[in-house]
Amino acid sequence: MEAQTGKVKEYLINLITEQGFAHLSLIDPDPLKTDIKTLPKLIQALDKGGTSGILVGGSTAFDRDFLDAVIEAIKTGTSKPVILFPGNIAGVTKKADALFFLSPLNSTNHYYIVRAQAIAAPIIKMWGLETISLAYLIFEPGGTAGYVAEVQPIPKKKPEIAIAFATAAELFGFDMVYLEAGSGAPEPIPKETIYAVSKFVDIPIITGGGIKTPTQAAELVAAGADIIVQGTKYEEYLARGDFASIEKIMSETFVAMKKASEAKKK
Ligand code: 1GP
Repeated sequence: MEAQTGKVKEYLINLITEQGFAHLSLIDPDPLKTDIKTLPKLIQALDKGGTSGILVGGSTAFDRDFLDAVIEAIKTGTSKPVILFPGNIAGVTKKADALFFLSPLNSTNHYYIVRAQAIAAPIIKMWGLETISLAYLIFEPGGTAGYVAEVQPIPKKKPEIAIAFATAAELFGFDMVYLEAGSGAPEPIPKETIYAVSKFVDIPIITGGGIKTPTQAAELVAAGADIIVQGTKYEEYLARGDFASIEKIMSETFVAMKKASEAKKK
């Protein structure tokens, strides 16, 4: 069978190597909360502000037609990659550029760890959709993702547990590891925990959940995060149709992350 080209993975790795970090903006394709009409402008603002690509995924409501329409709307606002970040089988479509083929390793339910993926895998391979394997580690309080995937959340201030799971991910051969605080979490995962994991683990580290300010994003990059994910931050501005502020904040976040990564090289 034809080999996957891995263009999106290569794009992200190049950004991490050359720019020092990447940033992904998360869109929840939930028809109950996402307005498709405002998406192109939101995406344009994030693109101009410097985000590296768009993640599309959520843990709750799914409508495949709506998911496809969300991806089409995103693609009118950016030429950067659109990567699926599915919470279940219904979050998979061939319209995206790549798929985080993820497993929440600290789930207590093997349906979420491997069975859902097994059901989807043959069709994903037949489509030729690029996959980036991702160990998805959900920290306390866990949020909706943690509840739905039935995880035993990793304590935020127990770096040794985070290191153990992230190292297991690396030894299993996952492309990347995602340290997730949960969408809308009051605080991101502590930078000390990110630092401890990054010192031990060699695969790229993604982190997200509760990252609200440019300073928080920069501190996580300084601590060793390779990819920063933000979603909730822009919702209040989106509700007001304030796309100028979205671009401004994204751009400030980009500049802060860039400075942090440059300071790290010295
Ligand atoms: C959720 O980590 C992401 O998977 C984004 O979290 O919505 O809190 O930015 P926020």
